[in-house]
Amino acid sequence: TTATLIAGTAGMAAAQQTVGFSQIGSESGWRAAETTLTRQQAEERGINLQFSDAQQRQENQIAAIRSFVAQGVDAILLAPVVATGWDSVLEEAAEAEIPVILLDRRVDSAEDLYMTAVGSDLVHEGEVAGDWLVGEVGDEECRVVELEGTTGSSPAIDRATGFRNALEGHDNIEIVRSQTGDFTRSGGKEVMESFLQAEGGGQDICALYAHNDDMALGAIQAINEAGLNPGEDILIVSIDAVPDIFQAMADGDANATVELTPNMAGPAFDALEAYWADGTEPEKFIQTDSTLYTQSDDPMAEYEARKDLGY
Ligand code: GYE
Repeated sequence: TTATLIAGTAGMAAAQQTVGFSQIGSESGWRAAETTLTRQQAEERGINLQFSDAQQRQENQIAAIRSFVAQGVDAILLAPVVATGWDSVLEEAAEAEIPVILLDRRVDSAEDLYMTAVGSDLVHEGEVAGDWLVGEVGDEECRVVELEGTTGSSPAIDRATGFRNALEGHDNIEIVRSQTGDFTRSGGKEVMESFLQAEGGGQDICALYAHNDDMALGAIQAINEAGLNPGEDILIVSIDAVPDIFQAMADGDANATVELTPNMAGPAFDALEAYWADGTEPEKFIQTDSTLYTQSDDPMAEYEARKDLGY
């Protein structure tokens, strides 16, 4: 019953807790690292993690959450593939008194339907990327192409908004093409190929903004294959700070990235442990940092620091 479930949830830190994790999939290096770190964090803390891979489908995530609720897990971690459509299933979890913590992406549901959200300020990330480009091009005319993340996902929406915020008042910089590459390397390559073709070979493209590093890495291949020089002919700024983008920066193929930590589970489990210990409720948003890295930040050292983190 609900009553026994509540009694078993708070104030029982000694017993082994079971946490269900509904993960989106493995579209990017960043997400693979988030999965690895979540497993590691659970292991270190003696938490029994039930992992479910939704293969990019919201209906799979909804089914996973329903099965976690039916099992009576002690908490649920949810990385929501898109922002809308979560109300009913979150209400079911709330009804069962199972705390839900959002990881890295946001939902548009009411705040009382989840315990907290761990993640970055996704609009700010786009602003950091846009500010970098504004500083880099100065008064030059600059035609920008944009590779967007998964349509309807909060990072795709917010990173587009933030970037445009930064470009406001800089009419010399214009976003000429914008299309989703679904946060994947292959998507980034394919869409960049079509951008280059549509732009008559790409000589007049001054910069690429990619909503994640993986799409930028795919685009770098496409740019090379088109006979242009990524990082010089076309400036490249993206988000995540995965090891491979630092390698590309060291090679001169990429210019800047905004870091997003893949360790979302650490703060999430900290919040759950405090809640289980004495009922402490976390803040509604646990914000991670958004640090900019460029070619002058010793990219090989940053590569080395990250290469064993599960990417
Ligand atoms: O930047 C991207 C991933 O949800 C914020 O999802 C996250 C994004 C991340 O696949 O690489």
